[in-house]
Amino acid sequence: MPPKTLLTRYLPTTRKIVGIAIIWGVLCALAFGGAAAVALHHKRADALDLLARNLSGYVITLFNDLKNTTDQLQPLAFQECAQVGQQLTSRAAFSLNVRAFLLVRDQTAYCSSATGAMSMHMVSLTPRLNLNLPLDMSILPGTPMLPDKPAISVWFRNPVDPGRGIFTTLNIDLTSWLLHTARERDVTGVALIIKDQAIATFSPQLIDLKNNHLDTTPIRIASVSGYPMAIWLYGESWPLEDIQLTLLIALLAALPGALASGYLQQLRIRSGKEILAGIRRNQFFVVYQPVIDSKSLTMIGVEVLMRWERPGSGLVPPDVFISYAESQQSIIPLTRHLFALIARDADSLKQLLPAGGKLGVNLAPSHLYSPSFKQDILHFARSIHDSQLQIVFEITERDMLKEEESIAIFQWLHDNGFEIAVDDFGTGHSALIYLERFTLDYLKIDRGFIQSIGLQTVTTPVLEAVLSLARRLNMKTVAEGVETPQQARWLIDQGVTYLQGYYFSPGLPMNQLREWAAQPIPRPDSGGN
Ligand code: G
Ligand code: G
Ligand code: MN
Repeated sequence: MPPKTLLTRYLPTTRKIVGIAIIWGVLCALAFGGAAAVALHHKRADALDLLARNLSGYVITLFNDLKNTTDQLQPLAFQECAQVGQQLTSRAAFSLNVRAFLLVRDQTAYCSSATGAMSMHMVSLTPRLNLNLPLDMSILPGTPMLPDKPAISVWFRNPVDPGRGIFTTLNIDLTSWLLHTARERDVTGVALIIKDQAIATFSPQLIDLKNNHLDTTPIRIASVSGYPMAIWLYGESWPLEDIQLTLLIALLAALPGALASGYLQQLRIRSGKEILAGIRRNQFFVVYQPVIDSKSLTMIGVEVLMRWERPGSGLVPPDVFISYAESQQSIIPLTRHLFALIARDADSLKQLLPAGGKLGVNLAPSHLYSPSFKQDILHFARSIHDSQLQIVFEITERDMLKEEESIAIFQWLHDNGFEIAVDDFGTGHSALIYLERFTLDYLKIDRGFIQSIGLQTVTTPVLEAVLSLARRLNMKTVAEGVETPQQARWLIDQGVTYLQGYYFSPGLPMNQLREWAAQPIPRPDSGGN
């Protein structure tokens, strides 16, 4: 009997199916989660691009409006403050965000919309502006009226006289800019960059970029064409909401993926594909274990044992794959295949065995009671007819429980010239009384009893009782699993008809059986114990 762990190696157990299903679940989760992540990321990238474009448009319009206003104010820079101060003040009052307009000539501001006539050199007012440019901008930490509130200063050079122009300071209302981003989740901040200075929603003070206080990895940069400035957007590159959605999709994909995998595996098992595929790929073969006559100590027959060499699993033991085939409903094609394999060796067997040599073939119970049984058996018998072998069907004691049906089948087998052996006798639950009712030819005594020979165990008297019962029922006996000369000797002395076991030989492929048969058969010392 293979240990349970071996069993799991050979065939998909529930555990293995669940394992594979889980792997499929994980694969589905990765595939769908991954696809969702890519899709969400693209969607967010598009949304951010749109946001950056909109914000650029908004800011450009803002400054274009300012430029229009200052264009209209440019002529005032040719006049004295006393004449135009009033006009300048009212224009500032009606321009949103404007703190002050200043008229400039010869590098000197001479008139302010806020404070009237003045005389201040531009360098002391705003050192970073280049008055030689038609337009320049910089950020001021504050203005005389609002010293703590940063402002944008803009220089518009007069198009007619480069020595004159309009200088203006603006409130920076980044919060209202941020409102633009409200539609987009997880945009957390906006920074306005002019040259090497910045102001940002997340810092009350002006940021000097030379000291590098600003995170230089914004998620988007909105350029403001025509103006020497840029807007940086900050935020989560992976918003929590997207992560949650991705995980949800992954989970939703995992479940049907795992279920489908489990279902398909179940389907595959039920459809018996493994066994049928094994037959198609010629993975099954047979070995023959010699059966020895205990009087003459010669080989009088063989038992056919099937083997399955499955790539990846190695040799699958027959008690594993037989019950597997039964559960897959593929025992009948498997048994037919077995019959075909035996028929191929029939000629060789004929040469190795005496006339009427016994060919023991194990039958699976589910085949025994199937409608095609008789036809299959007759076909098999015809295929080896020329070998003149006596076919002995081995049926385990456990499988004789359908009493009425069994009697009819056994009768039919006898009528057609087959013999019947009770396999693994002593391990089933059938009462000994059955043996009287069935007419059977051989009792194959389970190797468990044989192993107790010579050891002082309770099974030895049982073995003696079984042997005397078989004698009384006129049945021949076969001792299975004979491993030592002592066991063989004892069994011979007890009058067991045939012996089988590793002491003589294990099951052998045909070519090895031929070699084995050329050697003398080991003789247990007479009288030894
Ligand atoms: O060596 P061995 O592991 O072959 O046998 C294990 C069990 O498998 C035994 O009970 C044997 O009867 C059974 N067995 C071996 N070959 C066959 C077969 O061809 N058909 C059936 N039904 N049982 C088999
Ligand atoms: O149940 P069945 O009688 O068909 O059993 C045959 C099984 O017994 C095969 O698995 C075969 O390999 C195994 N077998 C044959 N001879 C011996 C033996 O001497 N000792 C043991 N332990 N197993 C044996
Ligand atoms: Mn057997």
